[in-house]
Amino acid sequence: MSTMTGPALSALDPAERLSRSELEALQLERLQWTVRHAYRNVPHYTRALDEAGVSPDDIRSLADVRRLPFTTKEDLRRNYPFGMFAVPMADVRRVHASSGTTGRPTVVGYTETDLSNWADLIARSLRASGIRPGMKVHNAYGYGLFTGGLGAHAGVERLGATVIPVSGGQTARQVQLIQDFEPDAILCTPSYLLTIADAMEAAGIDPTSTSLKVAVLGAEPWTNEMRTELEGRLDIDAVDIYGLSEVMGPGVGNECVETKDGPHIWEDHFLPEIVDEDGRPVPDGEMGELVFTSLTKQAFPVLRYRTRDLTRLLPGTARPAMRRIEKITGRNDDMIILRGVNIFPTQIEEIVLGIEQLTPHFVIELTREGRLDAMTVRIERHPALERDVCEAAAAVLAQRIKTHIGSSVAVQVEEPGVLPRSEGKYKRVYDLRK
Ligand code: DLL
Repeated sequence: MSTMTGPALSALDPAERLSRSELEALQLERLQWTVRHAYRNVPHYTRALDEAGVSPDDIRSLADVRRLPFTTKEDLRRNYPFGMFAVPMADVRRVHASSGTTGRPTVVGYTETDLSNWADLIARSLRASGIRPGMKVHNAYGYGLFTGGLGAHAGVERLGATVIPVSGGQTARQVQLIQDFEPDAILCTPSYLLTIADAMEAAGIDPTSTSLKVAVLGAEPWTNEMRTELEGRLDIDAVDIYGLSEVMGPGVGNECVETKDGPHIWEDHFLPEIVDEDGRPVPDGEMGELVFTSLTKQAFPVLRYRTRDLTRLLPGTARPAMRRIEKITGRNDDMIILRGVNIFPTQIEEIVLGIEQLTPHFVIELTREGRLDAMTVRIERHPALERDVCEAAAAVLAQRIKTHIGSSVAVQVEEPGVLPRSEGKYKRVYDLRK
């Protein structure tokens, strides 16, 4: 692993150096502006606040955010495509959309100022990751309606680094470009970096020998065990970037390379809360669903948007005034309920990566046997190991899942290369019950 350190204090944005009380004063001013702006300009928010009996003037402290109604993905869908925009269409410079698993996509919009703030926050995120002006950055997040590619792109330029806009897919070409252009950093999903590392090995290239020093990975849940795997295989620092289209895109928060202890939320632009299943706020440190209120967004303000991402809020470390989130365990809609036991794919990932004879290539299949649901973990055999060694490791996996999670699952060993490889967000779970 390389030894990147954080930037000198003087290189940070002024907002990163505020005290907690200065930050909270800024947040309150921006929250009051946001609520007024959304109430005045978005019919959905006018109605929702009126129904809740709250007026923008009622927001006198940060805690008053709890008086506001939640916004859900359903609310956004109902206003498809542009009904949640708070500025005239002529002031919208760009739209993005998130596909989602079902139904209509969610369309989000940005003014020129929104795009500029976004670029600043990506630049801040990349700097926190250890990337510096003058470095070369290979961007393998998908370009297009997805916020990953173009969002990250503008931030690399804003930082003063060189962006190599590769987009996702065509893995052999990614490997070639990494060899030829010698980038210092790569931006992609963690599962795609695994695909790229495999492709390097298949091409006879030692993944530790490339120019890459840092990877900024996000857009899907991944574990600290996966971090260790990727850092070891590629001899890099692997840093977590978090975000979602509805709140902005990538760069809502980012880990600092010197601590790697969960993304710091850029709280000068986003106010986070954690709530329980019934929407009741829980104190910092407790697990629940992450909820965001945007503080500066013009085109697409969101009030208490329910992300469905599960985590907890922790005190700041490398940026003392800005709180962190714990690495995301999963989304409440990714949770598998198997005969009454809740399971997240990340829990399986954690256990798989703890068994040396297993590869990180696995998928989860859900089936119905009679009236009971069943789960099978299909995992690829390590090419260098005999099948019976892998079968024994598979039995250990089933045993550990039983002990740590409490479910009996089947584990099926597959030949190398049979499972689909990631080209972006990886589809880990196949529900064959319907
Ligand atoms: O995935 C934005 C993004 C692009 C983030 C590139 C980071 C890097 P959406 O497609 O709207 O936006 O999906 C957002 O992805 O609610 C989480 O469930 C998941 N997600 C994003 N980043 C992380 C992360 C982009 N670092 C949804 N860890 C979010 C875990 C993540 N899950």
